[in-house]
Amino acid sequence: MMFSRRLSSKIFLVAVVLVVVSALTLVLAPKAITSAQSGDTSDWQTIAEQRGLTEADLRAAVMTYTPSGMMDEYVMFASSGQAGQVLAIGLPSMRLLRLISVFTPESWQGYGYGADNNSVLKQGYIDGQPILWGDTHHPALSETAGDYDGQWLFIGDKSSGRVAVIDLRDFETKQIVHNPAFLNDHGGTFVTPNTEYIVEGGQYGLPMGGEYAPISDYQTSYSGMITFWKFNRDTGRIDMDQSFAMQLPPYWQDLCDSGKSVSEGWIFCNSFNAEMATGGIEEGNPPFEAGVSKGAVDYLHIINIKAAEAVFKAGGAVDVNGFMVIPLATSIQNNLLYLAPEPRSPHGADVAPHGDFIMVGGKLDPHVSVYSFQKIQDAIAAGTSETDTFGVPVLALESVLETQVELGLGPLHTVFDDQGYAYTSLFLDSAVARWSIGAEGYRPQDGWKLINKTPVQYNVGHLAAAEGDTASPDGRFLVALNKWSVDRFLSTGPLLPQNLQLIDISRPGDQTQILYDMPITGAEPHYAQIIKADKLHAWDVYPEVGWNPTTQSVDPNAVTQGTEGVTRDGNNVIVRMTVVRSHMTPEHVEIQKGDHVTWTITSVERARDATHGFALPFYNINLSIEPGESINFEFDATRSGVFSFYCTEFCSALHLEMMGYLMIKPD
Ligand code: RUQ
Ligand code: CUA
Repeated sequence: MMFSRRLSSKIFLVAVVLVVVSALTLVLAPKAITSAQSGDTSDWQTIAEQRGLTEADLRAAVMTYTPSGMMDEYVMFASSGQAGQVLAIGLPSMRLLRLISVFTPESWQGYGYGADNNSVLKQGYIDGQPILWGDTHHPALSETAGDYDGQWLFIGDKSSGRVAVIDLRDFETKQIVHNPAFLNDHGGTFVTPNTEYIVEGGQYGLPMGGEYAPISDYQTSYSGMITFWKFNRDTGRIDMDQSFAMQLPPYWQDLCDSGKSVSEGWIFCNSFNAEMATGGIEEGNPPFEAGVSKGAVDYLHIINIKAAEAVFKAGGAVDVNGFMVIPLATSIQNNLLYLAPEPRSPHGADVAPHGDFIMVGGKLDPHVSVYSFQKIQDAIAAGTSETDTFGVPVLALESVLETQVELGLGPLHTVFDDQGYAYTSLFLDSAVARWSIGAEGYRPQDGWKLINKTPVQYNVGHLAAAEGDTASPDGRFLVALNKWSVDRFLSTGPLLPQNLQLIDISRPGDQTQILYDMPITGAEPHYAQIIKADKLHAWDVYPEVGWNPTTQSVDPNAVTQGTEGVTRDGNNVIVRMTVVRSHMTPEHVEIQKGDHVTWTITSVERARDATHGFALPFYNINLSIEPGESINFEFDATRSGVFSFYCTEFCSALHLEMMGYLMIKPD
């Protein structure tokens, strides 16, 4: 806080100076023009003038320019869509800091190219089927008391319904889990306020357990699903045995959020396709996009997770493919699930910072609908006789709705700041709506109303605000994650990057300003969370020499200097190697075709950033060995020949000499 306040006052000072100087520039315009004409590019006014920069541009520059060596104040963790990764981006500079491989092999980090981390990718295989990519959507930072704690990051794979755990001490993926009862997700990941559970909502209705059922039996044989993954902070892993799921009606559950403060213990998911349309345009049925939006309402799902946990612990779940699932009928009997009508084609369900309101957008409705948690509780207590087709109680809309605010076309997702404003992305308008939350604790003085719209380029999906999903958002910065960039950047052919736009939301009223456009290549970041940088405590180097990042402990196999070498037991060859600038020991590895090779490499480096690589041609092995790290890999020597292995990181003046020969004799 101190740091940020100091920095913002600095920024303010510089901004004041800039404004004064620019005013002077206007007064002394002839002089400035003269210097521009004389081509004097030594002063910044001339440069600004020559580049056609406005005063607002200069303000944006001052707010984002980060000279070499100055650190960013925030880190944004953004999904990378169908690239199956996570991006770490510094704010306000919008500099890309790190790519974290999650579901997709990535050679720079040696992820999936031979090292122990192959075993993490393998956890994500389904029934032995290798799945070597993912469609990452919604990253979630771990929370303590509703505030990001900077320890863990979770992210879901929409395509195959998997969830990954990333350790923020080394920014690496440690675990991938899959609920064998279901095969896709979307409404997740997000965490309960103390990260007891990582919640993964499903998306498209499916027969449970990956079974076959004809689509004509959709209403009887297909389900929705939400999975509650129990997280164990001590082990840093999801505990499969303590995790469970709930069967839901076969509506398409969409985006979910966790209750906090007053609503802690509850989960809210919007859904669409209450029509239970099954498509089949080729058979003369309405196409999905029409069938799914035919009805006037969809359903907000209101789930009592505390009660669901009690039912699971009391044995109320059934085994589906080895995973415990609470059947829909059990949920109804035990009052675990309620529905409330939503305007047509809703999208997003975002809980306000105090946990008292749930904001739901509507792709085809210009309003955001605000549900009151208190009213939901009152309506549940009062009871309802209305149910959906499956017998799930439906609360009357007027009994739970606080208000609806008209924002514009295509409202999707809502995030929050520290001034009592909410921000909703308007997909069709290509704008961000700032609106006031007209309730106690927010901006009662302004009422519920639209304040302004900031045009964005173009077709915004999610928004991310600084500490925006916590119980106490920071405000200041908002990022619009735009799906299209069209004309914002130089052309790269028909495939264009997405555009992340940084927006200044520090000033009240209609003073919002786009500060920076960041092209993102490598697939579409769907969602992001932004954490104060000083909450992250990443390691500079691995804590001890011989560290295995997969187990986060010293590897008993780690090699110490002086014990390197090649040993043989029948056809099994063991290679024990150390690396340190600027050599690999041993440099000669001589084996026989047909050998099975188990190779351990330990970096004995302790200097920060002294990373070595290990590339072994033909055998598809590439490793990144960070200071202190120890890596094991295995392969069968199926081809004889001489293979020059070498370090892939330019680590020292004698980096090119950091190599050796693997000599495989023919049999
Ligand atoms: S959803 S653009 Cu995959 Cu997060 Cu709304
Ligand atoms: Cu080690 Cu290059």
